[in-house]
Amino acid sequence: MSTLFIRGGTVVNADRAFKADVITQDGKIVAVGENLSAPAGATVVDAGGQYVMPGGIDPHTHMQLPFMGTVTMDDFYTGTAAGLAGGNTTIIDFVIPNPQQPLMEAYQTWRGWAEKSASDYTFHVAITWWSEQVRQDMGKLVTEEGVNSFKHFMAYKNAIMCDDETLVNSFKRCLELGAMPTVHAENGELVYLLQKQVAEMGITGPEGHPLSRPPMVEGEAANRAIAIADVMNVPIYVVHVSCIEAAEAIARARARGQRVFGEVLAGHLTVDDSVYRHPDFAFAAGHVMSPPFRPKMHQEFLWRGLQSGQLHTTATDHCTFCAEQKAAGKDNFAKIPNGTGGVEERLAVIWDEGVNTGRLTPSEFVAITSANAAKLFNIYPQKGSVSVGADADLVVWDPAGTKTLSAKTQFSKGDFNIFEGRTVKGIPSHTVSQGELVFVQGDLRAVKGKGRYIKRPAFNANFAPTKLRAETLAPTPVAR
Ligand code: URQ
Ligand code: ZN
Ligand code: ZN
Repeated sequence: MSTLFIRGGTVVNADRAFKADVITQDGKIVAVGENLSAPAGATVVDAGGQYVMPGGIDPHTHMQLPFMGTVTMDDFYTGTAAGLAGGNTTIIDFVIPNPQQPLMEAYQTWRGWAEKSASDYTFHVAITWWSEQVRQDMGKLVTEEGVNSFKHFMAYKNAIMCDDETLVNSFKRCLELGAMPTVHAENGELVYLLQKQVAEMGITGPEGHPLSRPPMVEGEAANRAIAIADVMNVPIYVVHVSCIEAAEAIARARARGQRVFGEVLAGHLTVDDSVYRHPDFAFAAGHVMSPPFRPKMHQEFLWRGLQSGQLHTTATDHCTFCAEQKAAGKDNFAKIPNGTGGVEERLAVIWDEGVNTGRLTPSEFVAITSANAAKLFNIYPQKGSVSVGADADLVVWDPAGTKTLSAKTQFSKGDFNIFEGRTVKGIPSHTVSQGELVFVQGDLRAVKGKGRYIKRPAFNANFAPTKLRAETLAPTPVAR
């Protein structure tokens, strides 16, 4: 294992930024301080004029996902390698059982797929159906496999959609286990109806996609999931918050003291819904993902949610389909596989749009691209911090470096880039994963299979209340 001496940079953690050298050894950070001496045999990285930050944690990716009749272009190797090229050193992906499929069977399948990962990875497990066996398997996943978060798709009717009964049962189980429930908050019944109505209007192109998923479809589901979590007295994490309606639902609940957390995609912060009206089908379809990209006014609200601490993490929902796959929906937008990429571009896009514009400080950038996800999914400070004892997952960030993002130069296997043509200022010069230099000035040195599965302990010790709300509000029966 290597020894690295990262000299002369400014270390940026979520709490502060300070001048310091960093020494890593055998995959761990062993020293952080000023004027350190280079250990014998160390590889020296000159970080002068650059930032040394915790490697990005993308809490929402779908590598190698079988979805809508096809499989995403990036597998766990190409997707994590692309992430490393962008300074991302950990992904939280998803095990998504088919309805009626045993959770443990799906979990083992995804574990097998992920063996080829180039960076560390872990999984949220989706609850797509309910039974006593599902309930038991959730317990096994938490106590034996280090899963501490369970996903619920409130959209995708007749596929992986959860009804309220499943939500309630699963949220209750999450509380018992000290696990975080997360939701894809769109009302799948409304989407199903609106897709039919839009088609009946004769709209078959990608412009129909946002028409079938207006912001209130997301706002309703976010409100409903948050309300169920409130009654069940369990925290909740809302993925890919894309609009004011959902962000306000979160802010209202937080103002009432409820533990609600929100995730925002780099795409929803920077891409607007005009893309769906582009005359080129492949261009418009390439942007079909759910929730859809929104009118510009939603983006500023999302930025302010991140600035104010009402929204907490950024992600990509990296789920890449090529033009040929997207063409499945040539005559019916509802058949266009939903998903876009971004695992490679997230940090640079958020730095450029967030830090360079003054919306975020470098420390706030670290919070929303790494530290907050580590805290919310209970792997902090192993991940998300440049501190002694933490994993040596780092990105050396060149604030003066520029790059024009394009599908032509991306490492992702997708053939489309929602940030196509965007020139960003602020890019990774080096990425360190498990103490190894895996990306150096454009040279990607990702190693297939080097990534590790990261276990995440349950929260109940210090996060989720273990009493049901009824027990809290009315401790004893009334004697009559
Ligand atoms: O809904 C998700 O998060 C998955 C299926 C990726 N696709 C998407 O459109 N967001
Ligand atoms: Zn989703
Ligand atoms: Zn997703």
